[in-house]
Amino acid sequence: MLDELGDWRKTHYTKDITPELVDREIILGGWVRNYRNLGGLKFISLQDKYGERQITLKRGVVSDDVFDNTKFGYQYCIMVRGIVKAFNEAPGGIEIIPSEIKLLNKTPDKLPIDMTGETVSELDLRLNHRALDLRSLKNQAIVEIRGELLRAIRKFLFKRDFTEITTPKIIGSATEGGTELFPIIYFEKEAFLTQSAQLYKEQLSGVYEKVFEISDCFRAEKSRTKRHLCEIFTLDVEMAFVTMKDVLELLEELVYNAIKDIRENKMGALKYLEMENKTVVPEVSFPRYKYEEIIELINNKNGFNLEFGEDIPTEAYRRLGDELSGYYYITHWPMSIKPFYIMASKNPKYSESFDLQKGMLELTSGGTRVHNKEQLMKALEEKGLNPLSFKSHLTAYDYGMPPHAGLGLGIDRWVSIICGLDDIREAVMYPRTPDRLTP
Ligand code: AMO
Repeated sequence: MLDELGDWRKTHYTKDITPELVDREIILGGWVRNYRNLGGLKFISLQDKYGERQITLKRGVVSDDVFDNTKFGYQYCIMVRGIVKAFNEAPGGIEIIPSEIKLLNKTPDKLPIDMTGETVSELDLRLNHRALDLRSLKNQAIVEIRGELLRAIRKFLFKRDFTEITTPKIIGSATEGGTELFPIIYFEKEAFLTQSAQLYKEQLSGVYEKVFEISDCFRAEKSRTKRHLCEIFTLDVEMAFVTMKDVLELLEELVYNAIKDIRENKMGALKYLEMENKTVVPEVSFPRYKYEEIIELINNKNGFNLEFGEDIPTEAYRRLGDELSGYYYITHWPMSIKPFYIMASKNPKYSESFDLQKGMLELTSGGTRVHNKEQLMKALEEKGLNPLSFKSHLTAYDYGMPPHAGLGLGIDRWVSIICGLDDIREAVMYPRTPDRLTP
């Protein structure tokens, strides 16, 4: 028999049950993470969105009714009314002695994944049961850090006069040059899911000067790696009246401040993930290497002979990872492998572009943009794109487009770095990959 919620309301979350509340009556609600029946003694570990507390039932101390009726399975949904007691041997030095317990919902006898924290179920299995899996303490820590990261980014940018923008995710033509687009049916027309806020953020830098967006974009890449998703969450930043140099400075300050905030506000979560000594506030400024210098570093290693104009393969980054394990910039990429909106350097073989790396992982790319319309049309043609398909974007360049520069940062990749996750899918609540569209 299940109980009704009735007029019971939670008075606290587990995190709020502090020693000041000893001898006070409280109501907690959540799920049974662990349940032990030792005969005359029963323990429930009740977890909610913030953590867990021990509920202790001792025959003779709690009513016979409560004692006898408490027969719980893993992840049963319950509410507990009880008195807070100090007890050194309980986790956190506190236990709850219940006067009443409501059983609100049950689970099957055997859960599809381990929820006690004793073993780790395989990731695909966990993802299949994600709503359950997300209740694990590890996932709670990841999601807390992800939330703090987003808060820290916003805090940092708002302090510096940025305007938060929201741009369409359904678009009529490509933003990054035709490839990797998901087509959709938009009434009678074909449309696409956006790959990035690139063109809109550039247009809006001509309005609000300093803009940022944090949102989804979609990449139809059939990359089955631990670093790629088909739906990604990115931070897009664009600034008017600056060049790449200013963006490099802004980004390293952003990284510095975000990690500082995470350490200040989410040390518990970092510790849970055993990252407290690894995710440390980085020194600024970050080392800066030109693309050609990196190529040379790589080619000095056995087995590599990269030529100018080649993208840098993951394996090469992996080898560099031994020397370059922190945050570092790679600037002045060959113009030939950069998108049309990137400004060429004085020597047009190079471009005013950069990547921010963390070890072997590319976290950000960005650069100075072309703001002159004729130059932009020429760049489109040189990349084999038809300026007519970009007609509406190009009109923005008729009305005094300022010089501008910006960046795009992969939030999911950053979360995996900060949390020490081996697979990017762990950084996302409901990941999308070539093989996964549900849940
Ligand atoms: P780019 O395509 O390099 O640049 O994307 C920016 C950042 O987004 C992340 N990222 C991904 N993460 C997971 N899975 C993927 N499939 C994936 N693709 C990209 C990376 C990457 O550095 N418009 C430009 C940015 C700019 O110039 O402002 C752009 O989209 O961390």
